[in-house]
Amino acid sequence: MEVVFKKFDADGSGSIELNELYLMFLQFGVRVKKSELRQLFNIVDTDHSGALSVKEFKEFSSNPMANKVFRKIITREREE
Ligand SMILES: [Ca+2]
Repeated sequence: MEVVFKKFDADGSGSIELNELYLMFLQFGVRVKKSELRQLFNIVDTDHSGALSVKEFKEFSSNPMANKVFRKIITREREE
């Protein structure tokens, strides 16, 4: 998971910003709506720092709310 994190921390800042998360979806071939991206980002950014730390990124997968929004994004993409 930390390898994945480093891959998407494009500027090497030690955290993932909103635009880096957007690029992450693009690399997986998912064009996410900005509103949904922001919604997901705000859920995962639990301390509201405006960036995702390694810890927050790891908790992403075990956060039911984040998973729900994530699935919604992925599912719609598949239906189109
Ligand atoms: Ca944060």
